[in-house]
Amino acid sequence: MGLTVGLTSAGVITVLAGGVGAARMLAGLRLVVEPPAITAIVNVGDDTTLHGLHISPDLDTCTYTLAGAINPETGWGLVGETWNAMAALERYGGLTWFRLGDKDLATHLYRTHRLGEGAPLSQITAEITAAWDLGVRLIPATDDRLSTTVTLTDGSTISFQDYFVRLQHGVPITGVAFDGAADARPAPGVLEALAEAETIVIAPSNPIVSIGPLLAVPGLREAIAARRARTVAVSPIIGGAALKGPADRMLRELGHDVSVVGVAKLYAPLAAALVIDEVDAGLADEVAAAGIRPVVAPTVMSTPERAAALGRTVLECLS
Ligand code: FO1
Repeated sequence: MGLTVGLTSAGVITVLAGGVGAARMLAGLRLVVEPPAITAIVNVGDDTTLHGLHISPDLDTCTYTLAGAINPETGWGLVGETWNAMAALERYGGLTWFRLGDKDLATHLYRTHRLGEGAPLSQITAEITAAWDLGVRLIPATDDRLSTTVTLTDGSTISFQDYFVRLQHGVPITGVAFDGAADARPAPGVLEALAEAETIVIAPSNPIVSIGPLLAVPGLREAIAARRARTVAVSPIIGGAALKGPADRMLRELGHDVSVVGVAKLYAPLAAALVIDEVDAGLADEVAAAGIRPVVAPTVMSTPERAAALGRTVLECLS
């Protein structure tokens, strides 16, 4: 298809990443720069333990997407998956609201076994991504415990996956917290990847629960702010709504503007430029007034070609 023709010689690129939007952004960037130049610092606030297994949804979504093995219908899990283990579990009345496919289970079994052997998550992630031959480096934001929790209007606090999957993010929230964040240390390579990057990209991920946990790790927010002139964010809000997931409702419920202007206010201390979709071109002046330079471009990554074009935009807009 000639998509990789014209790889740019951009320096090191470090991407702050959540799930689906970040995974597509990484796949787009990999089409326009040499894969070893790309490092993603990935959210682990969504991680959960089920059936005794450690599950890292955002790391796995990035891995499977870059491997070309993601389930295109769900945006998570593996393509061509079978569900025999879930069906067998159902017989016992086991927990099945969080669906783990038979092949996907191998990733969680391997990760959990290696954690039990004392290997840090960053080392295990390097092993898993090498096995999938990604080329791109994925680093969990921290090897330490960091769990996103969500507070509901009745005052109860639940885990992120309880909110996101069990309740289908269909209930209003009053707060989000990152348990363990205050004591979490950046995983090996994280601060170096931020310091050395020619460009830092804040992927179009949920600013509250995908990028928020990264910024909550002591030292990360400061490291990014110190590189503000070389940081560009991509708005996950397009035309006042999120393409996928609850980012729009979460922003509203937590008192932020549900628009590219709201995103601009959150990211202005961290990034010099904000890529906003063409449908939001009319808000460019308000974005600029929030203290971040607007860059208007198509941002919907519905095909690899569009993701690659967005990759070029983010790399070129700071040069
Ligand atoms: N999302 C769902 O909506 N339902 C599921 O049953 C589900 C299972 C699942 C299993 C492994 C995995 O890596 C991700 C999974 N997800 C599921 C997605 C995940 O909950 C969210 O996409 C992220 O945590 C948000 O970025």
